Amino acid sequence: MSEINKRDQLIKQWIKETAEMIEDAKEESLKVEEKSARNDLVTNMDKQIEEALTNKIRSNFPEDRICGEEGFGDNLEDLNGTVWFIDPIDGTLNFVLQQENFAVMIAVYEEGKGVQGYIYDVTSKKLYHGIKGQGVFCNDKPLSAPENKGLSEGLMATNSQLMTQDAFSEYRVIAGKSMGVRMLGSAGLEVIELIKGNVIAYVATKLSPWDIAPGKIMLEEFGYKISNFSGEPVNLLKTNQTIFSTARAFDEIVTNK
Ligand code: 2AM
Ligand code: CA
Repeated sequence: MSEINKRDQLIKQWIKETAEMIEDAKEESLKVEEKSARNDLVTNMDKQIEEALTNKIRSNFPEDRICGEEGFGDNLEDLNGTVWFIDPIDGTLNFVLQQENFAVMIAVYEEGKGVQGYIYDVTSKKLYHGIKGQGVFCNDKPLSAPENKGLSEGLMATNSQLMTQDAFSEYRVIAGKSMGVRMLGSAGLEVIELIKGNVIAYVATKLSPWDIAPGKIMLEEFGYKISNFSGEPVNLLKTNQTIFSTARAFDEIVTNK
């Protein structure tokens, strides 16, 4: 079995176990702590899931390194070798306030290049995954790439900061050229909206490597463009102001702003 297939089978098994862990914890009360701000939260579940996933990765792939949100991974200064990106709960604020609209995300990169990405929409029990060169799947069913629509032909997704802070007003003008704005509060779920063709772009003012890594693999497989706000490649060692877009809308967002 190839290394990619071995990882694919294990990741799917681990995501299933993670979903059971979340389900089992529903009856218990969540322990919520603030991180950098009152709206930047972490729960005992974020930590428990990341710890469980990092333990599984380390015991199966001891040579590999891990970039995770909650600190159980390694401190990376480069992307050499095989690197795993983990976001145990993407959309923690939704998880705490809504108990829905959050995702579990895992991606594997080799020498800085995306190999396989996984986004599990916990509420709808749908696992989206993509393997470079093999396509994008929902619960293992192959999907086809959405139409390459321009900005004026579809909806644009954003994050709260972009909508509320004056520093990003130019993007509000761009959003005004689309057919409308949508906002889910989970980078992973926004990527799923792009995969489905429900939105034509997702523009977010601040995303971490684990927010970007799995979606980048799937969306590039479908011909989408991913860059920072200057139109340059994203850097998976730091946070990025990020644009995910159809190829046609990308030129309108990056070039014409
Ligand atoms: P999280 O829930 O894993 O933190 C919400 O707009 C999206 O942005 C979510 O995917 C959220 O991921 C991410 N996010 C929230 N606050 C962030 C921050 N301070 N830096 C980077 N990403 C953030
Ligand atoms: Ca998270």
